[in-house]
Amino acid sequence: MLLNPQYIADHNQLRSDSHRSKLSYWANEVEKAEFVIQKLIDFQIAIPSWALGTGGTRFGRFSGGGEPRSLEEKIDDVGLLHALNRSSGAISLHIPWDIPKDVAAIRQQAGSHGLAFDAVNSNTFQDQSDQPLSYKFGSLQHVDKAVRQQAIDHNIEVIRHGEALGSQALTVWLSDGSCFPGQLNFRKAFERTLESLHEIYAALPPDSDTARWKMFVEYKAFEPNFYSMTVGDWGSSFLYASKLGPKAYTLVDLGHHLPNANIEQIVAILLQEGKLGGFHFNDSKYGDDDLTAGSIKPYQLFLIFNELVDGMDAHGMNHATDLGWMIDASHNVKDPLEDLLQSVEAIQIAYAQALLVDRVALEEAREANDVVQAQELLQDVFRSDVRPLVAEARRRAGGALDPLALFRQLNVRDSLIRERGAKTVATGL
Ligand code: RM4
Ligand code: MN
Ligand code: MN
Repeated sequence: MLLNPQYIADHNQLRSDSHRSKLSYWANEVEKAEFVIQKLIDFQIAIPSWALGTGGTRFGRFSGGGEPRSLEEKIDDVGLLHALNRSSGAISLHIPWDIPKDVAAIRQQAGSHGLAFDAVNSNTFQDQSDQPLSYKFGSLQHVDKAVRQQAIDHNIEVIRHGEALGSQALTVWLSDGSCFPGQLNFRKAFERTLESLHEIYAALPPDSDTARWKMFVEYKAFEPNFYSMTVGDWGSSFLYASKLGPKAYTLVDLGHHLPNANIEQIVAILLQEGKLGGFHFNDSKYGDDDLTAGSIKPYQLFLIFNELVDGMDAHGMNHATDLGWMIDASHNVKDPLEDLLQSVEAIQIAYAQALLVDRVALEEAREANDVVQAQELLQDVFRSDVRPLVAEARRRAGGALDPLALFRQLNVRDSLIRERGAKTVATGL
């Protein structure tokens, strides 16, 4: 479904006065506001191809209707999000859920929506029907070399799909591990995994004028293996990435930590070591809940962005391009597109707030051990309403002042159901 730009223009026109009055709060700080707006315009967050349908749990899946039936329809959905918010300018594909049949046509279609292809993701956590060997006992860690080879070959195939699409990163998330004490020789599992990752790393395309490929090693503390995960924490991921070489980085998925882990500190250290590669944004109350970013712990999201901005600036990094910004979510009860709009907005809010932190004053407070002042500086920004800045960035980039409201007003989901049917099921989570 293509969005008629006139709808956006009308929507913005109608809201213009109320938007201007909210924005006027920032009139005394025009310089800061302009800086933030520009940064927001440049900042794009990739949408995962596997989160465009209604997710489920192992108990059930309740389809919301109008789910994309093909990669083409998934790209259309992300195109729609991007048309509304001008901040979802990329899609991250999961192979084999989303193998392009006609690469040129897919690239052309994505390009027509202004979409790029972010990291491609391999899948060795499920068995495919045409796959000779099973991953029941792991993939890259497997005791049998033939299984490892099958998983290595799959990852290399994913890189090749990514190359064809113009992607520049491979994300490897392994469900490998063990469910019971004694099941796995931890040392050997680590070594086998490292050896397998080396083979995949060696298949990364060489740097060129247009591409500098990276490999992201994603970690997760638990699930589906409940006793040990072979890439279970940022320490193991960092170790793999360090041993692999300069193109390998750690990917932080917010939901993959043990409860109360200090993610902002993890991020700070990884950035300092030049080994933070990318993000999977989501939120959680209990585990890998894959809820809307910022829906449970918005302060944590802000604190993470505070470290990101601080660390990236310290290293002269480009906020928009030097890390992979991706959402990884699953929607059990919401309209996935509405949820993704909410996630993008929450990420933008946290980013905008982090940009507003007075870093000079914060450092002074720290040097003076003025704990109260340091906390005040952060909380003051966190409690300020930057939503008008986010809306203004969207407006200037050609998006809607209130994407969610417009999505609802246009009855987008109803149109999708009419177009695709009420009982469609997207591949993915
Ligand atoms: C995992 C992990 C990966 C994603 C899969 C679908 O929990 O977060 O990033 O590839 O889900
Ligand atoms: Mn993830
Ligand atoms: Mn996950």
